[in-house]
Amino acid sequence: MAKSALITGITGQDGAYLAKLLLDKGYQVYGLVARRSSDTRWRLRELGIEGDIQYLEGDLADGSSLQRALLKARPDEVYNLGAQSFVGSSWDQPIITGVVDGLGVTHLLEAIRQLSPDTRFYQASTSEMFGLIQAERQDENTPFYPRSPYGVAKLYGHWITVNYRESFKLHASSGILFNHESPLRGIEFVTRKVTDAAARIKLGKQKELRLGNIDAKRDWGFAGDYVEAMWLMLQQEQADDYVVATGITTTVRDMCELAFTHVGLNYRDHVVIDPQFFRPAEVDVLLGNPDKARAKLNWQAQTSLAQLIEMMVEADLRRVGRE
Ligand code: NAP
Ligand code: F7E
Repeated sequence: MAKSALITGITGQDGAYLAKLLLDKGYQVYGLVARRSSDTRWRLRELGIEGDIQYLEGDLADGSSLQRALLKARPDEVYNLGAQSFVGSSWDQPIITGVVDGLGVTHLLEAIRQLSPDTRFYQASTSEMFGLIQAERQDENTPFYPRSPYGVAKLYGHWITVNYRESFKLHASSGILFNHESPLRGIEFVTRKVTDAAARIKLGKQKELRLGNIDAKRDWGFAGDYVEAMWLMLQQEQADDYVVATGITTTVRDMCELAFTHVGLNYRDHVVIDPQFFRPAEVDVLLGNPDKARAKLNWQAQTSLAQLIEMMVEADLRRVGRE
């Protein structure tokens, strides 16, 4: 019989790629969708899978809606990707970030524990938990030091996942994923902001690009590669925690150079530093060590940053050209 999966955050970047991966594997895919006043399914449309998903209304802040969704879907696997995921907004909305990204995980784990204890669970944890890094390359044993309300909330979500695994023997895994991007990335995140601007400037629709701390360094990979690691975690006999990263770190500045060079421009002629984009506390550098994922999941990143940025700029050139 076909397996079934429930994805929270199915309308987000990772939710869309994961839904496609699971549909391609023959899963029946259920998506939890929070009530919004306007359409949020553009990513699912871009991947051509909008009509292939069973949608269930629910919100991570409302435990009763999660219970109903679990009872309807009766899933073999739950992927908890729903979150207020933008670090910058977490200082403006710290409470909802905590309710959704932190306590929301407990709502979901409780529903699984009480209604469907054999369901396997994936928690979308993050390299932002390392924050003020305590080791040059961060792995599963590196101590955490989050630097934003987002990182703090996600750390709670991570530990409650570990705790429910240890307390109730749930098959609950936490993927500590480093930044991953794609043409479906939200426009507020720096890679997409840069690739969209490079396309607009090239096509004469924008003149400058205002950025914050371009000396920050990130370990950037391709979202399409990373959702495969999520699935692999839930196929293991034992639940566990894994760092998922490329093992290479690059400055925002060098990432800009890749994007602008691809369209024949010099980023120095267009980037303006704007203090409004600096954060109250910054994560200066992240660099993951994905050795455990390579050894135990046989997973490794397939896409270089240059290939990723090229893919994103090309997609944005097409989009801006159509406008
Ligand atoms: P994203 O594009 O921002 O998507 C977030 C999803 O969460 C959207 O579907 C959103 O729904 C949903 N959501 C927001 N609030 C919700 C609520 N109260 N109840 C239910 N759903 C809610 O994020 P992403 O990049 O795909 O990331 C997926 C997950 O991985 C997130 O948990 C993120 O924190 C985590 N993560 C991401 C990265 C990365 O680099 N991308 C790295 C590590 C961890 P709407 O569309 O309706 O707003
Ligand atoms: O910032 C700097 C900014 O917003 C990256 C989320 O998916 O990955 C993401 O969080 C860096 C930071 O991603 C601008 O200060 C400079 O140092 O693209 P970002 P993030 O904060 O790393 C982690 C792993 C997650 O879990 C999150 O959900 O770029 N930066 N200038 C800027 N950033 C933005 N957004 N905008 C700027 O203008």
